[in-house]
Amino acid sequence: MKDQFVLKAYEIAKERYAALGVDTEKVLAQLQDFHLSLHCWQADDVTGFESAGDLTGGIQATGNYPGKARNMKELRADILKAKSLIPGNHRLNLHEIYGDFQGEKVDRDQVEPRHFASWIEWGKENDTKLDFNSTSFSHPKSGNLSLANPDKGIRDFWIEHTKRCRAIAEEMGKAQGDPCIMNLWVHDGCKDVSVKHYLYRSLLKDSLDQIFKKKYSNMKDCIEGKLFGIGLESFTVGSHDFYTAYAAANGKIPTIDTGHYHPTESPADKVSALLNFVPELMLHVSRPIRWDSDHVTIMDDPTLDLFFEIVRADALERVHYGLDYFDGAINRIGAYVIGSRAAQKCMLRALLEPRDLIGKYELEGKTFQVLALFEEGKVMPWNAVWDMFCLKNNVPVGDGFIPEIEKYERQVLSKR
Ligand code: RNT
Ligand code: ZN
Repeated sequence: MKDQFVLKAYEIAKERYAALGVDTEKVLAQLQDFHLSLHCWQADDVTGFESAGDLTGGIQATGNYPGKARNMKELRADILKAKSLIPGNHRLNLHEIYGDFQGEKVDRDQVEPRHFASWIEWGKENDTKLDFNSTSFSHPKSGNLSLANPDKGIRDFWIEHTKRCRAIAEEMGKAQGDPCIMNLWVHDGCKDVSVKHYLYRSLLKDSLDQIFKKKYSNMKDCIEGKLFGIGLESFTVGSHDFYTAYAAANGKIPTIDTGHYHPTESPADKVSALLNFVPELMLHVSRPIRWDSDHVTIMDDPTLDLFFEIVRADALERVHYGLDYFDGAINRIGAYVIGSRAAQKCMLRALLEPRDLIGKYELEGKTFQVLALFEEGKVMPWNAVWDMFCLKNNVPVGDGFIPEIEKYERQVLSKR
């Protein structure tokens, strides 16, 4: 699209929003300061560099689209390609299985900061801050229970792993001068009828207490619950309630993965509830279709609702914005770009809501006016502000990223 069209449309949009009390220049600055944490695992369907074994732990990547990253070099190149097509600057979220093990067999209870030294270097070189995740899945000791396992040997193994991951996150945070956000998700659960639920939950609680004993200042702990896993359908030890209570009691950060709730439950509605009790939130923005399917994020109603609720709660700075989907059925760079741009569009639309005016009407009891503005907000020219943001950031406006990704597929991905 011609630059002058983008500029013209933006000028008109700016006036329209100003009439509702919204300053688009301020919004553009806020969007510039909005950083997603790109999940490294979309690049290779959650395979990692430790072994090429099966993906276990109740999660599954479906699809077999050619060109997935097979090693660290390819993964890094793909991430940088994706980043070049996403406006703004964004973080990278690594799982422990993406360490730079250099051919060495490093078991999970042996991992050290040195295995992430080259990532830290890469982050610096590419102006990309890192976040981190312990990895309890895809390992011979994963089974159905890890941190909640009554077998002391297995539980201790995973406690040691998670402690070491925190030490790695601390190193990352220190090196980048900004806290590394570490997420802890374990798949622990039961496939079928089971009765020892209190035991499993008390074991998980005890494991977390041991893991979090050491205090760090350059990393932050997040804990992610869920509803069920594949093959673990009947019971999940780390449920939403379990982690909510744990986070509130211990000042930890709950992770809201948008695919981890009952299909009619609203993740957005959790924002204002949780933020009254916990310091911050971590998001795993995903798109569940009928189940926790991890389809690529799009600008759909649940995602819009989530970002609107964050902005309305004035909680922009209290939320960490991770993505978490893994679709192996489409071009994986395209998946990053579509999902990231969609999350940004949701945030932009939320920032553009005339919330001062709507809020004023609401407190005055003017319910018709609230509903009317809410509806009119939907047809305001937010897309002109979005195009302006892309133009300013020197990334393709509109669908201009499609040919770029096609070219990368022709020149790079198809040769793999
Ligand atoms: C699984 C959780 C978890 C994983 C990643 C790979 O249901 O959402 O966050 O997707 O750790
Ligand atoms: Zn998740």
